[in-house]
Amino acid sequence: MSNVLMESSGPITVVTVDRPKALNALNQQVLQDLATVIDQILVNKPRCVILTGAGEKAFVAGADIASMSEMARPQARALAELGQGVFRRWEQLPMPTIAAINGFALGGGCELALSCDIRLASAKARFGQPEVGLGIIPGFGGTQRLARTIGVGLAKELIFGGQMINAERALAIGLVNSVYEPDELMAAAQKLAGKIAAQAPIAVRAAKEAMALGVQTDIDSGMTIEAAYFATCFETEDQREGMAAFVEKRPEPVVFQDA
Ligand code: CO8
Repeated sequence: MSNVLMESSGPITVVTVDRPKALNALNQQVLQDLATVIDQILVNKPRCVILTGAGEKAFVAGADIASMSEMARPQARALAELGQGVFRRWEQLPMPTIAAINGFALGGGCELALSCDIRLASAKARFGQPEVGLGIIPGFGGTQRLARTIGVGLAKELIFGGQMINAERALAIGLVNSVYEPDELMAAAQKLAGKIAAQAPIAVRAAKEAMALGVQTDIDSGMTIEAAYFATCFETEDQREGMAAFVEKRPEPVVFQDA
């Protein structure tokens, strides 16, 4: 892989989109590299994944405009479906994913961040869906995930206007969870990933799946989904150990075994 780096340390994997000369813009190769990374993550099964962009300036500045500029309708559709497919697989990874947004997250970059479970931003980060200014619309899930994340009204304002917003505004509208000084962002992402990695992994996975299914359905079906996942936790060693440790007032934290 030439455009995406993957580095694992214990239970945490850091994935870096690494094409800084084009502000980490997503061309076909980057998308294919991301697909390869997803395959490897599914084999390695880290407990948490952090996604970031190489360099000081950008998380991902969008889909590669130069390589889209001459496309006709069939190629555009194929590219949209390729990106959507990769982002959907990323979103459906069984472990939590944290986007550490270190700079521009525009167009496909904002859409990639939206495919992560948790978004943390540098104070320098800038967000936007500028596609309508290029004569296109978001094509890697932006028209769908942005509205689901920040609400339809705010998503329409951003997608119809194409304007960039800063990290403070992104925090205010719930596009990101927290904002950090640029040199503190990765440490904050690592700290959160470490906290997640120390929890019972099957339970974390079940919570992610229950939420993913639940947000797409009505509240009563959601409760049924939750009850089913809740019950499956009682077939795990982690549940027995976790609860026994509490009942026995053990002083040391439980080391969960993914069992
Ligand atoms: N694609 C290709 N190259 C890019 C991109 C991009 N999205 N963004 C930046 N670059 C390149 C620049 O061309 C430049 O290259 P070079 O040095 O060779 O001239 C280099 O990165 C540095 O960029 P700038 O000189 O422009 O840096 P500035 O600091 O002046 O500006 C900006 C930074 C504001 C981020 C600016 O680069 C910019 O506006 N970039 C484009 C942002 C954008 O419009 N993104 C949305 C793209 S469309 C999209 O993502 C649609 C997704 C769905 C696709 C569906 C498929 C069909």
